[in-house]
Amino acid sequence: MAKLDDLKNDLVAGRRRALAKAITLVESTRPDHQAEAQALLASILCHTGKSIRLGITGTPGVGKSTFIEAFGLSLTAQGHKVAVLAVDPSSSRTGGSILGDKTRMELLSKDPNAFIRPSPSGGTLGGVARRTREAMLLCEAAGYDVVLIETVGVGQSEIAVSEMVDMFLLMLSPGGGDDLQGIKRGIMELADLVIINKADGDLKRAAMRAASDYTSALHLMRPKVDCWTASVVLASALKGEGLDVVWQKIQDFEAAMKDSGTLEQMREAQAKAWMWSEIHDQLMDAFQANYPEKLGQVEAAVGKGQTPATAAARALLKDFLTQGRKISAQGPES
Ligand SMILES: Nc1nc2c(ncn2[C@@H]2O[C@H](COP(=O)(O)OP(=O)(O)O)[C@@H](O)[C@H]2O)c(=O)[nH]1
Ligand SMILES: [Mg+2]
Repeated sequence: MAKLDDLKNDLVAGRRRALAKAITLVESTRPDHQAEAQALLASILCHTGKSIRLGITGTPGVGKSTFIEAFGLSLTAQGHKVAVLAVDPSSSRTGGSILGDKTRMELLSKDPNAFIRPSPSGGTLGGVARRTREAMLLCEAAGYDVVLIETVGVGQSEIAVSEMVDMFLLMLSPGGGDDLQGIKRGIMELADLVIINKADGDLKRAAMRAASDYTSALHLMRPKVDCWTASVVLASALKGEGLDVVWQKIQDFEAAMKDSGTLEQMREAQAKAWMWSEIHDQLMDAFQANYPEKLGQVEAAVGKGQTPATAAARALLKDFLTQGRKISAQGPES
């Protein structure tokens, strides 16, 4: 495994090519690559956890890419190393959410202290989220101290992202209430900070009104953690305004979370929850792969009311577990 050692050393030394290669390894579904990826992750774990992990969401067109470009550049100018990842289960091989907007992040993508990676493509949300979580750890091992994970404001991906980050930013545009922007109450509840973008020109007054509406809405919600109250800030990604206010809020959040011990507790809970979701996914994969035909037949019989659901589940599980015992008695894949 000398090659893997080289990769690890180059990664920890902060070489971007090594980081890109390591993420490709993590994203590969080949069993030998997966084994190498897991060995790599285990070896770099001691170098992880030192970044502030940020999630950002908002409907398409709200200005996420424009904001990340401006915000990322202002952070690298202050000496930070910024990694941008994405969770977008709808992205295809040809155009992930970030790749599609490469033009809007042209300067950041050329910045030696920034690293941008589009969403892993294909697969379930669970699979995309796992690979992004692992990519996040690799970025931390490579010395990135700010990790931003972007997701589009639709579906379940917000929840997946909020479960892997420290702080969740919700970006809204002026005008339009919750329903107009397709922002569900549930997503508001995930937010640690609401950014009203496009607070410039003709939209400035509408942005101020929206800020007071959302501030009232936030007051009605129960805080996610005791040590922090979500608030609303105005920004203009286009003009580069409000970026410093956002960064100050992030630093205040990080300090409050660290001082109260909440950050440590939250990361611990996230890691445990991740393990359980892995167990769940891997069991389901193994279970389904085990019965390519039979499962469909049993399911059909249950659907038609010919077999009780519980009895069918019990019989399948019993069979599956007995097989597992036989396999482990023989030794793995002998
Ligand atoms: N007026 C104004 N327009 C903005 C601002 N930020 C982004 N936009 C514009 O909104 C459109 C969508 O921006 P984009 O960053 O691609 O949004 P995304 O889909 O959320 O990534 C583009 O035409 C941007 O130029 C802003 O702060 N003010
Ligand atoms: Mg975008």
